[in-house]
Amino acid sequence: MKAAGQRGSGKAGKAGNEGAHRGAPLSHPDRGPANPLHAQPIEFVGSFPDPLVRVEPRLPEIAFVGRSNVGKSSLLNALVDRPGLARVSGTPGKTTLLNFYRLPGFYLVDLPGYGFARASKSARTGYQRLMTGYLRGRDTLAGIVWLLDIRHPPSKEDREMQELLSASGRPVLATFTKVDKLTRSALANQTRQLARFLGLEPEQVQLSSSRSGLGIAELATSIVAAAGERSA
Ligand SMILES: Nc1nc2c(ncn2[C@@H]2O[C@H](COP(=O)(O)OP(=O)(O)O)[C@@H](O)[C@H]2O)c(=O)[nH]1
Ligand SMILES: [Mg+2]
Repeated sequence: MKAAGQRGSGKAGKAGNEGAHRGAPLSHPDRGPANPLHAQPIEFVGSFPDPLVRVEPRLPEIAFVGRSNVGKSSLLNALVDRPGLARVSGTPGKTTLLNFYRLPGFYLVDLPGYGFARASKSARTGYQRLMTGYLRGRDTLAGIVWLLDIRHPPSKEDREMQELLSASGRPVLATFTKVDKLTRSALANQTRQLARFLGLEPEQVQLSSSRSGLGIAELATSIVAAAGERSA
C-alpha cells in the first residue's frame, strides 16, 4: 500500500526528512477512509464441509457469497492486503468447502461460489443444502458480503441467492465487483440498472475493485462495524 504522501511530486525525498508524520500513516482526504484491516494479523484456519462446524474460539463471522469467478477470493485478499492468501482462480472452481480466515476479533469466511455451469444435479443439491444450513443455521454469522459482477444482469442463481439471503434475516452488504473493467459513464449506468434489477437503492451498494482498490477500505470499514455489532 502506498502511504498518503507518496503521490509522486518531486518533493517526496525532501518531505521524507522534514515531514512531521512518522508512525501510523495518515489517510489522504482524496482517498477516503484508511483500511482498518490492513494492520491486522490474519491466518488461514481451515476448510470445512459442515455448515455448522465448531470453530474455536467462537467469534463472529463475516461471509462472502457470490457466483463462481465473481471475485470473492480476490476481494478477501484485497481487504486484508495479502495477495496470495485466498486462492484466486481464472477457471471457476467446484469446491464445496467453507474456508475460514481468522483475524483477532472475527473470522472471514470464503464460501463456495454458485452458478458453476457444469455442476451436476447432486452437486447443486449439495450446494443448496450447505448454503441453507450455513446462512440459516449459523449463530455466529454476523453479516454477509454479497458479490455481483457489475457487468452482468443478475442470473437465476443470483435471484435464488437473494431469496436465501433475505430469508436468512442476516445483515447483507451487496457489492458490485470488477468496476475497473468499465468506463466511468458505463459504470454509472450499470450501477443504476443492476441496483434496480435487485430492488436496491444505489446507496445500498458498495462498488469495488480488487484491482484498483476502489471501495476496498469502505468495505473493510463496514465489515469491522458488522463484526463489532455482533460481538457487543
Ligand atoms: N479486472 C478485475 N478482475 C478481477 C477482480 N477481482 C477478481 N478478478 C479476476 O476474476 C477472476 C476470478 O477471481 P476469484 O477471486 O478467484 O473469484 P471467486 O471464484 O469468486 O473467488 C480472476 O481471474 C481474478 O483475477 C477485479 O476487481 N478486477
Ligand atoms: Mg474463490
